[in-house]
Amino acid sequence: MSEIAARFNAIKANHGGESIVYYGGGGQGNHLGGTYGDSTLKALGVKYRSNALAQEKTGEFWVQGKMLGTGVHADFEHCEVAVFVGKNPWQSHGFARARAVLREIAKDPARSLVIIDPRRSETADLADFHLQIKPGTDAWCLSALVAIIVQDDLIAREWIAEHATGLEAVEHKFSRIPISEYAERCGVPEGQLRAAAHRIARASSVAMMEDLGMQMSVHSTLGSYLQRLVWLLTGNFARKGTNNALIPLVAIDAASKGNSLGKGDKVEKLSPVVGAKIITGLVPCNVIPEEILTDHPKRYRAMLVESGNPVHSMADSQRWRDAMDALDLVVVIDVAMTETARLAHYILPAPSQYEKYEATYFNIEFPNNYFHLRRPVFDAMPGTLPEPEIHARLTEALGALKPEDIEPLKAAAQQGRMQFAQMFFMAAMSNPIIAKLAPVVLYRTLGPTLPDGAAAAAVLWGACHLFVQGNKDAAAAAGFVGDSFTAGEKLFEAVLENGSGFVFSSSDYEHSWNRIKLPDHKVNLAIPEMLTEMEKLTEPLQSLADFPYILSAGERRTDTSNTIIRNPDGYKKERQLALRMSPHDAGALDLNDGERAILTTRRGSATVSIQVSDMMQAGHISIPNGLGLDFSGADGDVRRVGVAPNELTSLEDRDFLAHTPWHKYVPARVEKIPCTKLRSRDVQLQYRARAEASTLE
Ligand SMILES: Nc1nc2c(c(=O)[nH]1)N[C@H]1C(S)=C(S)[C@@H](COP(=O)(O)OP(=O)(O)OC[C@H]3O[C@@H](n4cnc5c(=O)[nH]c(N)nc54)[C@H](O)[C@@H]3O)O[C@H]1N2
Ligand SMILES: Nc1nc2c(c(=O)[nH]1)N[C@H]1C(S)=C(S)[C@@H](COP(=O)(O)OP(=O)(O)OC[C@H]3O[C@@H](n4cnc5c(=O)[nH]c(N)nc54)[C@H](O)[C@@H]3O)O[C@H]1N2
Ligand SMILES: [Mo]
Repeated sequence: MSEIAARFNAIKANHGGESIVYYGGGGQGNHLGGTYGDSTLKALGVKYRSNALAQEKTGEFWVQGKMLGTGVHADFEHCEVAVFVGKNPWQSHGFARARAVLREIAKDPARSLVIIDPRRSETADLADFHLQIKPGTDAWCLSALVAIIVQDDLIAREWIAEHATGLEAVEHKFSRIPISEYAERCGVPEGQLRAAAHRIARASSVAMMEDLGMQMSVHSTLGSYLQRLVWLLTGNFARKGTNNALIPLVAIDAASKGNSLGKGDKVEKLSPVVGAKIITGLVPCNVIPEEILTDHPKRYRAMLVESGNPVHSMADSQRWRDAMDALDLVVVIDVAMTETARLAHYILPAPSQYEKYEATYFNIEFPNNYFHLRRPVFDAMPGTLPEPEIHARLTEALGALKPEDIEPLKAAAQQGRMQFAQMFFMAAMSNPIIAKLAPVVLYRTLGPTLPDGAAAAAVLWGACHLFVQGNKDAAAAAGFVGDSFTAGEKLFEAVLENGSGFVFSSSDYEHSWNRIKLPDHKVNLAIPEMLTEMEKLTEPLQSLADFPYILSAGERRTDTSNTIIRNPDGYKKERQLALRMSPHDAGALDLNDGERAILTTRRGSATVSIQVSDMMQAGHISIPNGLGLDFSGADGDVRRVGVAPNELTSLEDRDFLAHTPWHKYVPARVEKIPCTKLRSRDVQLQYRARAEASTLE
């Protein structure tokens, strides 16, 4: 800790805290630890942060901010019509009881399921309307749906007159869209588009959600805008079965900005080297290597990585490795020896999510929202430290937090929480360090007094008090009543006591309007940047002669789990790792099911095994996400199965506004391995070299 602190302090002294970049803070189920990371960042004066949200959701966040100013929960459980754009919830979930809810909708003749996906996914298989677009053409499909709603006058006019602004600009734009031409561009029969648009407009309630299939393609941010127009023009907000403004305990976007416990430092608007837009406090992942591999004076010189594996997960692993090599200091906090950790100067090992207190901030239910502080079920491995302890020790080693700062608070915590609260607010007034480093201050002072070793929950004490102050009614409706201190304490007690989770917020549908943070609580339909961006739809999509297929690099399948499950023993069957290809394309290339082939993109090449699948349309191929991981077994051998998708992707292919990658639109080619020629030693060596470069099996 002292070595790491000394090296960070030296970099800070020479180049400022802005030369240190923080990546990560939480994965799929672990967000509690990252809350404490905030203290280390404040101690170091870090200004630039990023995490995986900045390669998928930042375009959506930006649009959401312009149209609503709030996150929404799509109520699939109660909707009449469910619409999914580039999302396969059968595998990826994303809402409660996903498979059960999908089956319920599919079985009920009064309800409909609409899926926009080039692939006949497991979810599309259940759909009433599968709009099987050509890959990358969501913007045409969604524009056509909006244009049908406008041109056939299916707009919820009264509702919009009362609740929305900007209709005129939208009508003006979409009344001119040539629907037949757009239908052709996306490859969906016009009649089917019209039927789907009318079904949506006629429904008493529509819930709609987008995900990676569109967000990681060529019209990511534009698609997020068009998607919202579909349900907003038809009045599907703030009612049961529609889309409603959720109330989080700790907002994931606020946590990303470092202000989960109140106001954070001023957030930068542009990244220092590339000048890329910073959305919800996050530098776009695709520009980070460019921000490092330069002699620009403001380049990042050091990186702290926590619960993230950017070398494997972000676009262009090759450039990420180069970037890591160029840094003066890389420190990784993780539970596994990851591809990123292998390149670090220091690794701080943490206990797994079963071995410590943990929580997720993906709490997106409505009208009742749930929180769950998970308890450890196994002892931690020797030599590990939970993240709150790591960050407390780091801030202390950095010299930012001194014992005398927290002595009075420690004493007050022994007397009771009322005394502690009073002392905390007094201390915060007199000593700026207390508010600045609040998470580790709470951990070191309140933490040790919490029952059952729940010190890691200390930061949630602050979160609970802020929540009841900001959301009195929603907290009271969930049973947290009394003056603000009492209600906050009750909520915190509930966090500690309910080992299986509990409702912390209860709201009604109408309340969604209050959460719209725009003038008069009205929805905004017109975003000028997006209406301008629509001009690009007159141009065709890029197609490259040498790369006739569009590769979806990273599909969620039954066995994939981002990079969380490393042990290759889980993948018994080759099919789980395979490249999926349509029978038509396999026939044209003379490839059989199970045969090996070479997959090549502009960035790299890999040996794949082929799965001939009628899920795929001609011209579209896909490989699973999260494979090609290095696993060190007990024998010390490193094993790897499957293709690491980001050896094949590039940094430059990214959204014009949010800079999110085009992982679902990677031009590629597939070549049969010429078996007869393999007998020639040269060719054999050549293929072996290529295969080893990409997949070590
Ligand atoms: N089992 C499992 N579940 C997970 C995860 C996991 O690793 N494993 N990861 C989690 C994470 S981090 C996320 S972000 C979510 C992601 O969840 P999803 O977005 O549902 O996952 P994907 O399979 O990557 O992509 C969804 C669909 O996009 C389609 N698609 C490909 N190209 C296009 C296109 O051009 N347009 C459209 N409309 N669709 C296209 C694919 O065919 C696929 O069916 O899943 C979460 N859930
Ligand atoms: N080509 C391509 N690339 C993709 C995708 C794709 O579809 N295609 N999907 C993208 C998406 S949507 C996402 S969200 C990212 C995810 O990519 P990452 O942000 O890298 O996240 P994960 O793979 O979920 O795992 C993060 C790390 O957390 C570690 N970890 C697990 N539990 C703990 C813990 O308790 N403490 C600590 N300190 N560490 C822990 C794991 O070992 C792992 O190294 O990948 C992206 N990459
Ligand atoms: Mo994700």
